[in-house]
Amino acid sequence: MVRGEIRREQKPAQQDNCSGHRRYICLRWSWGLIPLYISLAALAVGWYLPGFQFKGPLENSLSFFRSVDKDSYWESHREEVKGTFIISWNAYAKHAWGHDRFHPISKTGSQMSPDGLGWMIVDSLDTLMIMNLTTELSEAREWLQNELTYDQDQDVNTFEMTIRMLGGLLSAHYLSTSLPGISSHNDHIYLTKAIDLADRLLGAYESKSGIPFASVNIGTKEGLPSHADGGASSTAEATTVQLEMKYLAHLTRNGIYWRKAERVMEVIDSHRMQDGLLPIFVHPDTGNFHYQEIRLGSRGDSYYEYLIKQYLQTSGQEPVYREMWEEALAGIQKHLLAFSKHSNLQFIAELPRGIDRPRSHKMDHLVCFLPGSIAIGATEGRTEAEARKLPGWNSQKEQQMQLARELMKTCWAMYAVTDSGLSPEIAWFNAHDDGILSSRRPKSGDDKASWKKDLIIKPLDAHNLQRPETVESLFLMYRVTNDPIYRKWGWEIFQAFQKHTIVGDGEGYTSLQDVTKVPTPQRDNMESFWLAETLKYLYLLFSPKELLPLTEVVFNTEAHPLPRFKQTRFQTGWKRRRPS
Ligand code: DMJ
Repeated sequence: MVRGEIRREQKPAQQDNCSGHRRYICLRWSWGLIPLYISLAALAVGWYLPGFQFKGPLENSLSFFRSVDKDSYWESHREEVKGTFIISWNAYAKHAWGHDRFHPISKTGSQMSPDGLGWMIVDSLDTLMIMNLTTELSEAREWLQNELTYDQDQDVNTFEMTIRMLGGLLSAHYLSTSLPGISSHNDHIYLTKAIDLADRLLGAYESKSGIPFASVNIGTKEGLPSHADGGASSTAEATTVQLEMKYLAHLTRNGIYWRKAERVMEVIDSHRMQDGLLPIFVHPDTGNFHYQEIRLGSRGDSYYEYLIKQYLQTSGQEPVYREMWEEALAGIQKHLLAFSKHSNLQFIAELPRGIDRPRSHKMDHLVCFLPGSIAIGATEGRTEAEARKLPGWNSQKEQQMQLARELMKTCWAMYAVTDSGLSPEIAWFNAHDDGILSSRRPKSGDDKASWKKDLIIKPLDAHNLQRPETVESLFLMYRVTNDPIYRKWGWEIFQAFQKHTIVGDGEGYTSLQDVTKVPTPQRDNMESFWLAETLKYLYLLFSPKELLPLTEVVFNTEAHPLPRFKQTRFQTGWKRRRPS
């Protein structure tokens, strides 16, 4: 299916003479340029060798080529990603249209509520827009208008409904009013639905402390404590609703959404936890943390992600979030950063019993959001080269970028070591635990054999749910560093997804049971974030930078792009307590 491009600015037509800003592609033979030709040949060979990495003395001469715009080279790659999205979407549309879950092997759908919540369709709206799939988009919009109602007596997870449904609707509203080819200023359907849903979710915030209950009934608007963990909410869930609620407040000028979201952050920060690291449960009655376990994987992850993203959303006008992010990032490096034994891979360990107690050398794939978040934190969405020229650039930011690169490599290693080329849900590391600071450690190596000695995959952790975190970070790292290695790794991951997650008859893609085996045993489920996040980030990784520039948008944790505010309409409204 060939459809037009969506870009903020159209690329200038390729010039066929050797003048103007594209003269670098018009190299003519000259004996004086022989070293350049050799480098070019090395680049061409290296580009196609699996595992090739630019390094050593060649690095400098090759850096010239890194700056060359290669979007035309990647055009066919992104079309392949789009093709995979279309196959996945068509399979869903044919066998499970309107259902919340899709099982691509049995070709059935199932619901999360009797009337459905729009799980697949709403989560995919903005990907349809970004890929310019206009026919599919009109069908989705029609379903939304005629079939979707949130007036249902149904308990839902507060966080999931916020990041996927509210985030999906708000992003669709934003893109439908700003993307050339898609924009239609009179279409308020997405915003109308978003307001209706948010007003139903508000009941979740009616706890004694202001920390949202884990669930809410969208019919009665009553908040409901979790059935497990003594009624505590997950920390990440309570603190990953802010971008969505604040954008809605900004759009509607209704401060209620802003205040509810900010109150959560105020309660959380009032504890001034040591080095900015939080236990993974918080109670809605008391606002106190439960248990001591600290991790950046499940139940902890997006608290840290939304600190820096809340700062970026208001374009730096709320410095409290920059402060909280820097404090937490320093805490992560002090207490959680660990090194593998054979290859010095840097990874983020867990603290099952809290700070200063033994670490667990386990890292969820979910943690792979971190390198991308560090990169956009250090540069505020600019390229590294641009950011380095600014007065605020310093050695700390330089070191953060180095950390982002190392963690990115570890996430890539989690894919590269398996026979399928896909990451397990959880990896365990053979690791040092001597607390040596990262600055004193040598850089990690690139030898896959040593990686294999360091990475352990347990049978119960070997599944793959088509998760996005690594390709999300690859996209952000590529935008920030311009280093084509991230596109290359992304392409290898995409090919592994294509090969092993496609179902037997070619009609759809599915989750996997065990990435260590080939042929790779499959599960019968396609997650909505395959469409909303994984394929969107891969598509953007191979797209020109002008499509959704990071200086203009911030992605919510479900990959829904929202605008960064040029001027804020509301303020944080609270101040940090002094640490005790
Ligand atoms: C998504 O729903 C979001 O990215 C969330 O933050 C974490 N889990 C899934 C994807 O893995």
